[in-house]
Amino acid sequence: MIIEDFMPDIGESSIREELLACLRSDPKTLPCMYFYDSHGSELFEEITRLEEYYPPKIEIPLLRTTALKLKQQIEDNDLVELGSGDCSKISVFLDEVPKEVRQTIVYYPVDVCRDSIERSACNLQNRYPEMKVHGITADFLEHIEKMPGKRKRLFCFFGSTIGNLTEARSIEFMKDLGKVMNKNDRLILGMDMVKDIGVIEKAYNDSQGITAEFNKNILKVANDHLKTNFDPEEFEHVAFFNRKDSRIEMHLKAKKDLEVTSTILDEKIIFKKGETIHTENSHKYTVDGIKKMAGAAGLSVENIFNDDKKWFSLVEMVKR
Ligand code: AVJ
Repeated sequence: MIIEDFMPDIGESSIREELLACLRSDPKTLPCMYFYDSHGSELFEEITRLEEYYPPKIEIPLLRTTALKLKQQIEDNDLVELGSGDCSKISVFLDEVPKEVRQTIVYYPVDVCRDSIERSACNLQNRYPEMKVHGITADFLEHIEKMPGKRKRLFCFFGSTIGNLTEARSIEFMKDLGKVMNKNDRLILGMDMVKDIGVIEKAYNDSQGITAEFNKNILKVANDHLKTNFDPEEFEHVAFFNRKDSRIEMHLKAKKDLEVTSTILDEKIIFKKGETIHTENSHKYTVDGIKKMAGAAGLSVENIFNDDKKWFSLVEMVKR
């Protein structure tokens, strides 16, 4: 097993700059990647186990049935998983692939998080000793040219993580990936589909309030970096479906006029009662919309693998 590190050490000062710029902007925002400190990652795990949070409940069986359809095609492939996290999704997929095929695969998990690459690459190697594993730490959104693999490649980006990107940004990402893809390479994107809006909104407003806690946790992460005194209890979790942009938006809404101060900053962060911080977008897609995005990025949709209800899609794309 090999691990390669392409992550530059981003200093604490540039993190502060980024967070502060987001909190100075109008409307205020915070980047959703900052949800995932260790407590935030635990809360997200908890979300995935909630009854109301449907995406993993559909994507995981779909990964299984799709693997059964693709298992012969992935012989001698380099399997590159973007945002591999704990590698649990690819394990579901690989379990359905015959050992003789796995023997011919090189699996490249790519993630920004060093710890998760080290831990999960190791686990995966133990689970599939016959398969070569080559972990990469890289920010694939910024450095797509770092993508590994020399043979026929299958790029995977599961979990509807692409849903966090605006449409323009996701087309840009697909374009960049298209530039490094060869004629025989394929991309499989996990995408959450538009469905009954009540169902979508419940998934982000669960009855146990775990999603609310997850949303508010970003304020603690901001406190850690900026030495601010955000009190998460002074904010309300708000999540709704924005039809125009076809996305769930999560916000944190100030319950009263607030002044947030920091022990290391000269300025205060001022909130009027009802003012919000926009913390996340989670786009939901239509087949038409997906085809348009692919087209705009120079890719074409080869296959869409669905569950019965068409709530979630694994979309296979090639270079046009
Ligand atoms: C990890 C980005 C797919 O958008 O559904 C879950 C994150 N936010 N509940 C999503 C999330 C609130 C999740 N993704």
